[in-house]
Amino acid sequence: CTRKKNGRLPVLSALELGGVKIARDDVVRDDPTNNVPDSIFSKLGMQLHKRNQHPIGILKNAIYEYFDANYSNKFDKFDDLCPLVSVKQNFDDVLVPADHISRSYNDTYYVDSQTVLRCHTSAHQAELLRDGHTHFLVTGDVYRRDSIDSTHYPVFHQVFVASHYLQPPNFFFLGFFLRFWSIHSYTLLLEMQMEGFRVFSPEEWEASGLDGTSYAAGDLKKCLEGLARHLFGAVEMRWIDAYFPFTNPSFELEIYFQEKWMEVLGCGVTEQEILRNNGQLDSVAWAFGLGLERLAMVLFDIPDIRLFWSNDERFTSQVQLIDNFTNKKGMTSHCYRIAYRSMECSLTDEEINELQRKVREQVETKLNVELR
Ligand code: FA5
Ligand code: MG
Repeated sequence: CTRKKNGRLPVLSALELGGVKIARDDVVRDDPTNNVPDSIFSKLGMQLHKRNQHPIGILKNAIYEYFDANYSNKFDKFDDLCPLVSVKQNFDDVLVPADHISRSYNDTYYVDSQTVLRCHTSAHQAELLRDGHTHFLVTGDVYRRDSIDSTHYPVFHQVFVASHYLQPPNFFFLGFFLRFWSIHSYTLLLEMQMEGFRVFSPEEWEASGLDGTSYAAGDLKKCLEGLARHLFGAVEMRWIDAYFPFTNPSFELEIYFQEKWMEVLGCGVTEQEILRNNGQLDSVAWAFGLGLERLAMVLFDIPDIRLFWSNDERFTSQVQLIDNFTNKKGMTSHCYRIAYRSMECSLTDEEINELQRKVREQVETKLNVELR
């Protein structure tokens, strides 16, 4: 895997990207600063997030759907940026202090003294900003030297989302005068929001009467609460104040799962210094970084994070479309094969019948189809 100047991977097959193995034998293993074990190398290029049948891929697609539907396809999507990044991209560009613990060999996988396996997808924020992107989603595998338990794994997947918008000129001074005649555009915006479209504009912001930071923080929470509703319907969640070097204020979102609160994402209002350093003057931005495994565990009731790496097809593709037929009247019929499996015990016929009954019931009511 040769990192290109813009950080984008050349189009490679998984095998070739796993071709980092080449480095493992000759280049990398001669470098005393390398601390990447073979077990981690072997995960490079697996790209679970690009497998549409895998729980990680299914969830990624559901998140993309939410952004496409609510923001009229405004967000650019990146899901094949190379996981090998420079120390500068991973840490300096997002203002992680020089002595921060996360930079240590104990916490991060170094390929050499200047190159790491990214520990978050935020590592791409600065370069994408410099390329002129203002709304984007970055999905990818990330790596941390964390010890393994049911909710931690040294390789996992993150979706990083950032939304930047221009400050209205002379916001504070003009605000007072503009408020009066922006009422009309505000009404228009409310109407558009009711139709499910979310539009950012200086007018909307102006009409809110808020300063940039508060406006962005409110908009961020609205976006994430909407995403949670899109994915879960109802779910118990709470906001926790947090600290990240790259956002202020910062928050974490926790979801109640298996009788505990589980942290699923970090977010906040982007530090102005990052925006200024990357050519975004006079703008305000929010960003979040979401752990796909943790959310997928809640969504699909997966009890242990290690299961995502299972090769068992009953896990990696639980639902398969095996027949697709359209009759003369134009009615399309689909036949699916579903693998039912419990992590704890062998299922009995009665248990499977009950599950099947529930699936049929949900499919009929939610998808508005006729069952055969
Ligand atoms: C970050 O990685 C920040 N870059 C997120 C962010 C982006 C904040 C933009 C503000 C603005 P954190 O280290 O908390 O934050 O990780 C984010 C999420 O990744 C966690 O909430 C969790 O869902 C997931 N995560 C972290 N470590 C692991 C792990 N070892 N295994 C599985 N998931 C993990
Ligand atoms: Mg965290």
